[in-house]
Amino acid sequence: MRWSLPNLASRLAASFALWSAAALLAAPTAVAGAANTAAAAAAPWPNGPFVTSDRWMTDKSGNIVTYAGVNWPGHVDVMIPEGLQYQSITSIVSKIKSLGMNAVRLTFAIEMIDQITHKDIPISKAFTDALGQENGMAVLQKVLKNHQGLFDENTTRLQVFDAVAAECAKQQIYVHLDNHVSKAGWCCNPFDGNSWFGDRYFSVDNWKRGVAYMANHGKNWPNLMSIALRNELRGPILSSGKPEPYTWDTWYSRMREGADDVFKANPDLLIFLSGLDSDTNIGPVVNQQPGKPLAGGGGANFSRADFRGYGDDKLVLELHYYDILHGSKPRDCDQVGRELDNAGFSALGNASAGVAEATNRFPVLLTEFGFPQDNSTYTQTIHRCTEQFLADRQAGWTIWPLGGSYYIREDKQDYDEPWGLLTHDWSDWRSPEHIQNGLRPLIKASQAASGGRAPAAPAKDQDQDGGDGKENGGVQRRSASSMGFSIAPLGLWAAMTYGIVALGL
Ligand SMILES: *[C@@H]1O[C@H](CO)[C@@H](O)[C@H](O)[C@H]1NC(C)=O
Ligand SMILES: *[C@@H]1O[C@H](CO)[C@@H](O)[C@H](O)[C@H]1NC(C)=O
Ligand SMILES: *[C@@H]1O[C@H](CO)[C@@H](O)[C@H](O)[C@H]1NC(C)=O
Ligand SMILES: CC(=O)N[C@H]1CO[C@H](CO)[C@@H](O)[C@@H]1O
Repeated sequence: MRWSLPNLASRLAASFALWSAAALLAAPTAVAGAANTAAAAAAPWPNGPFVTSDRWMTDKSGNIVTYAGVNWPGHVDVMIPEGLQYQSITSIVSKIKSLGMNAVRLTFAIEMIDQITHKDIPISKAFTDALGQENGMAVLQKVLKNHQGLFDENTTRLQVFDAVAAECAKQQIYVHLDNHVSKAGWCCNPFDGNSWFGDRYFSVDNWKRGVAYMANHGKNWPNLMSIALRNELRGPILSSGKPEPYTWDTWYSRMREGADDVFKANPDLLIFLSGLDSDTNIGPVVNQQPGKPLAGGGGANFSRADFRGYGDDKLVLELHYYDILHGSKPRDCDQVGRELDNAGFSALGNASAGVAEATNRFPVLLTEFGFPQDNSTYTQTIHRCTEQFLADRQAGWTIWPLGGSYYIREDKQDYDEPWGLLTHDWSDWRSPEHIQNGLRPLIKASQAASGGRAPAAPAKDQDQDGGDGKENGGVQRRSASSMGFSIAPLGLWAAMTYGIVALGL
């Protein structure tokens, strides 16, 4: 994460006066999942396997499920979910639950599976290998003390992942697995050898084995609903490996292979596809014309039929959005909305003005976004508008990251994480104000969609007034019609205002 040069500025649309007015005035529609809440409550949790229906993820009964959750890294050098020297798994999961979150994006490194397949190691060795004998033993003792009766020195890393998943299940939190890197460590710069298929550490075979292994292993986790094939694919720079061409063609063939292997290993899981440029762009898939090659991509033609047995109802898209290296910060929520829609959120429908209507609809989740958890950064335009966007579109999300520290990151032990929702010792929220004024309202908005009924069939060629969305039940969305009546009386005003601003620039 946090290492891309997305050329977001180039995606700006030229004119958006009417949309500005609409977005200003169309207050987020009150959302209601009332219709099927009772049915959802009665169904056994988690009521999987999950499938997709048009732009929604749904449970087995067709009730919408929107992830509102957080990233819990387990892919950094030690390859053990972070924070356990400070708090028990139970208390960490309780913190997540206390916000009303319903999902954890649990990251892992392929290196862990490589070791399991050759010679697995216990957590005692994992800690001493990464932190040195003395520090490793000290941290291990703290972890064991926090997990008496659960772990001992011979516990394996995967057993720690099992314990995290089990506690999440106990507290009714879904687990979404994410293959974050091949070689364990902080991610993701373009020099790190983890960037792209064939990069120094990114063996395609090991990757496929790794994601399939975790998909299969996750059959033991009743709450594992989904898995992401690979985090933040990016063009490798100065690779000492043999990277394959950095193209959508490579992306398409490799992602299909990975997805096939995951499906074979565990046909229940939703499979998340991430885009290029550090997962800031999956537009070519979203905007692909039937029977035509992926835009900007050579010869591959995206087709659900190529994902045999699961292409119709198991594929989900994910994107990331950060302001680091963003250049000029977005001016307003319209710009944030357009950037996210151009990146691929248009697959949800309801794309911003000036953004092409998607030809392929998918659920799209923002699986990473984040910023320093002080008491003011969350109010900055880009962050406030990102959270508003997720609420308005009822898109799923997992914020980066949960913890306030890492066992080790970039060679520094007990690394402090100012972006962590939790304090350094994982005991409390770093930014009570962001929690209160940003996250809690967002979680509430996301959860309001859950339990509603997803439309039965893909809503292609919707009529202009969006009537379709209202009728098929449960979930009321910010629809064309709610925009429509806002635009009418104020369009002229907005056009004038915008015109004046534009002239002034
Ligand atoms: C861990 O394994 C070693 C070697 O098998 C054994 O001697 C030791 O007693 C085990 N420790 C625990 C706590 O079971
Ligand atoms: C993709 O579609 C085009 C037609 O637009 C066709 O000429 C081409 O052969 C297709 N490519 C593949 C790999 O199927
Ligand atoms: C944020 O404000 C709270 C009080 O509301 C304070 O306790 C906390 O230290 C502040 N956090 C930061 C990072 O400034
Ligand atoms: C403007 C727009 O595309 N509105 C759509 C928003 O989504 C609902 C439900 O998917 C549609 O019915 C609207 O037409």
